[in-house]
Amino acid sequence: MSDLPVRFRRLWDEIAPVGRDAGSGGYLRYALTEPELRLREWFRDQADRRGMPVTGDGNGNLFAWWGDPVAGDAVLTGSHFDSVPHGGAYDGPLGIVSAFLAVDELRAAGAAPVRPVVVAAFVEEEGARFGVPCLGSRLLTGQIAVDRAAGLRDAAGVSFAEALGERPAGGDAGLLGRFAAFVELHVEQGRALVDAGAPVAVASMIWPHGRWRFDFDGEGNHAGTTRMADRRDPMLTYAFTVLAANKEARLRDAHATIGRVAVAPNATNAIPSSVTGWLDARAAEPETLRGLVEAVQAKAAERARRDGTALTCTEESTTPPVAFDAKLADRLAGLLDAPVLPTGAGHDAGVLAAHLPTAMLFVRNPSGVSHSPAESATDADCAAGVTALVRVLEELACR
Ligand code: HGY
Ligand code: MN
Ligand code: MN
Repeated sequence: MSDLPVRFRRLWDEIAPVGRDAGSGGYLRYALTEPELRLREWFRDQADRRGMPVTGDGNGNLFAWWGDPVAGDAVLTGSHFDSVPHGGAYDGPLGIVSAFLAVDELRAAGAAPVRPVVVAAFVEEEGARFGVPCLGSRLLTGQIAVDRAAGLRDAAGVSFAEALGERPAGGDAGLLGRFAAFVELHVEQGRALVDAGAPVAVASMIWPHGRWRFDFDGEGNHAGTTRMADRRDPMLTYAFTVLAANKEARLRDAHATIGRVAVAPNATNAIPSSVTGWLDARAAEPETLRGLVEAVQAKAAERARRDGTALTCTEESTTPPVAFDAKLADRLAGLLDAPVLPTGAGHDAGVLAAHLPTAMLFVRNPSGVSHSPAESATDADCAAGVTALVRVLEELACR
């Protein structure tokens, strides 16, 4: 029996403690903060051990090259290190650890790539620190203006440019042109592979999705002395909006979540002066998504009128539907004898798919849970993921 699960665990354990919160067991690996910077150092060290030179793109993304960085026709793999607040261990890092192990496997088998194999670590995929998901891949592909990205601020007021230590470089058509394909391996974020009884799948498409900030303003006042009829309480408008988002999503077979909220002044005995809630909305088709967000905005605005509060709604990011390269997906599904699945989760692969043939491999997650400490994958399935990636890289880079 192969010892790949054991070697997976050994490499995995090198990063397992980094950014892990002892209380929740989840990860706090925000882009360009200390834990993520340590993981980026680990990435450089792993590349170094394998004799793979590391290049950056001036946007915070890192690339480790097996082969000549200027040769072209390279096959890109990898994922991201950053997490959502108290996220799981696998979302992101699994794709990077698996990529380094796939390089080891190919080398041990004596495979000689005729095209470079490149392991990537993309920055700020979750948007947990600066608000816009897939910020690194959006910058690389020119899908976000450099000024806007540079000026995005975290909760402490630090801008992305300050965290990066320089103004992001923005789109790099030259670098993108050197990639012939991107294959991102990722933990599955649902239960489809558990139901299918398979360890690995190939992705077909990503639902369109986006983030909208709802700012509700009212009048801060005393909880004990302000008559109920005299209140302008933004918490009420916010609470109604949460319920409306849930209802409108259910009516459309779509997904709507308000999972983040900020309240000022956040006092038990004060009516809030303002509440901000962030809506994450996703649907199978762009029209459904648009209809959903419009309906939530209309209901929130109507409720704000009744509550005497003010509502401002700001789109923070949107991602159109992504259909992964069907020929590549079919080829990989045939090669791996793997099911093909759509997903509601966003990925850097979704951003790059507009620029080069792109595919994703999903590894079974027995809990079916993600963006939570309960996210999981067995060492045996992670090894199966590495083996699948080896076969894909052999197919795309070695023939
Ligand atoms: O939010 C998402 O879909 C992702 O997992 N980045
Ligand atoms: Mn995620
Ligand atoms: Mn991810």
